[in-house]
Amino acid sequence: MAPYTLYGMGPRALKVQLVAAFANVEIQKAPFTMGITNKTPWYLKMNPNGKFPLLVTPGGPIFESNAICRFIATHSPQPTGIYPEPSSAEVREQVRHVLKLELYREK
Ligand SMILES: N[C@@H](CCC(=O)N[C@@H](CS)C(=O)NCC(=O)O)C(=O)O
Repeated sequence: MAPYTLYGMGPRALKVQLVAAFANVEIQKAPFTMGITNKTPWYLKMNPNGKFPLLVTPGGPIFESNAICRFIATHSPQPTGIYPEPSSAEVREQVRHVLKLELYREK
């Protein structure tokens, strides 16, 4: 059984699934009903803003899709190239910019 469980649907959850597939990290997709699952007390304990996606890991829950993607990429069994290394301050700024403005845009 995969150690990571993903809650959510839509473009941000899809982005997480794409990164996981690319990074060869197995994630399990949990049953999810928008507006119901993400408003249960159990879910709100893990993500108080009630938004999705949410990744549950053995170390605890992670929310914010870009943070989840970074977590998955850094837990890949092989280098993915998704995030450059070694990481200088300039490269980190570049990655932040791409994540914020290019990888996913609010329409
Ligand atoms: N910055 C967050 C945004 C999360 C977000 O707004 N998710 C939407 C779905 S894509 C959501 O949870 N909507 C339901 C709600 O606000 O109750 C992320 O990237 O994960």
